[in-house]
Amino acid sequence: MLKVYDLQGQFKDVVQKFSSRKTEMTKQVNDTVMNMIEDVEKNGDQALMKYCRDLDGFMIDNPKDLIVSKQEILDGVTSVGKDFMRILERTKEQLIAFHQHQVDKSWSLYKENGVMMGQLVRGLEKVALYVPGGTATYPSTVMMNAIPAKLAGVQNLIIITPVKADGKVNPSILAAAYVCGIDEIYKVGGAHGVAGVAIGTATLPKVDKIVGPGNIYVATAKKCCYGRVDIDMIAGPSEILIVADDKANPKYIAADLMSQAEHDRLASALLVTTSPSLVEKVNEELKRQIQLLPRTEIIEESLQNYGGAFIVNSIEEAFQVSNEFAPEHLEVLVENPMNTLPLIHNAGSIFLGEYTPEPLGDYMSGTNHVLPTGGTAKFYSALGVYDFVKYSSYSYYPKAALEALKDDVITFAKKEGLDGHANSVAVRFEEDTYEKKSN
Ligand code: HSO
Ligand code: ZN
Repeated sequence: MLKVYDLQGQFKDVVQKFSSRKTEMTKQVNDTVMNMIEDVEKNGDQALMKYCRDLDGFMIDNPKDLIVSKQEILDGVTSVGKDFMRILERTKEQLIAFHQHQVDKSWSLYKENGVMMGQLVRGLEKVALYVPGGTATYPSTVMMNAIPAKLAGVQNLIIITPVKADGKVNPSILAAAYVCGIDEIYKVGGAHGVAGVAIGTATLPKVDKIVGPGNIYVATAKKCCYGRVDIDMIAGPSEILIVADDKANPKYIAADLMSQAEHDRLASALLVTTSPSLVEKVNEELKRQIQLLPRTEIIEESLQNYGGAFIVNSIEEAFQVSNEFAPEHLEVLVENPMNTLPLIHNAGSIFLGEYTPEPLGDYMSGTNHVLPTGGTAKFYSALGVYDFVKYSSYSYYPKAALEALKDDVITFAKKEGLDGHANSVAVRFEEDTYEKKSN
């Protein structure tokens, strides 16, 4: 089932195909979204409720009903049951254990001449997490976004999520929100929901950043609101690339390839190996295991279009290939996988050895599953605490320290034709006539 590609022309074609697997933002979608944003800007809650009724069938006429009540959240907790709550709590601990190392500290430096400088790190004040409705609603994704935001010190973390006619939010989303300490949940999604929190209405707060996955309307709305608010990257279809040597277990490889292929018809699953016979064995395993999985059609389609295998001459060459793809998830199934880290330059998240399957990272290893896709791991990173903070620099100069730099700053300013800048420094060293005058 995995086609074997050569490393010349075909390799470039596959890399190209791999990085272009996204749904294009069309002009038509863009125009629709821009109109909705304008409407929300003009009509606030009334516009939000109109779109909830027209697009989602949620027949709301009082904006207060956009807010999920504390009782609804508690009902969600009861409904998922104690065992699942325990798993969510454990996931939270795992995520904290990893992400707490990303918490950046403010720092200051002192120079001998009395100068003090430094950098303050502050969490964003308000953040909205978009949670899609429908089947691809993952409580794990709520946690992957919320835990780093909390560790960053975000003071007000809210969820926006669309509901249908019954006005109900998926209980596992409510339970995950409860575990993460989300401050408020609003029953509004789509482009209108995004506009609502980017602009602020009587009911929705205006936030500083919007994160989380969504359909093309949501992604377009986030893009259009970028600048008013910050946004995270636009998530693309999942992908996995496995580097394996001849000793790797084909059963595990097949299972792991399909774990990502099952996400989406556009998902990509690739194998890069030194062993041609391994590819054959993986294909046999794919045939056997696919029969045991329910999402057969999706898996078949994504493997056919975006699956594939590459045979290389060495493990070093395997990582050259992998670095070119810059996959979201990279599994390393070779002897002594730890030793390969220096060879890896582009990958969202790396899974080392046969007992670190990718789905462990989707849920409970502690690493984040919000990752760069489509080759963007060449310049983007996994979601982390650093996505929810901002930095301010500060400086303090005593008189003598300014005096030592005075002439150079004045010359610099004049070079730029900015005499007002030069003057701002110069006046501080003139004889002070101000006090004399006021006497
Ligand atoms: N593998 C997905 C995340 C996910 N998997 C959520 C299961 N639930 C990100 O590429
Ligand atoms: Zn997954």
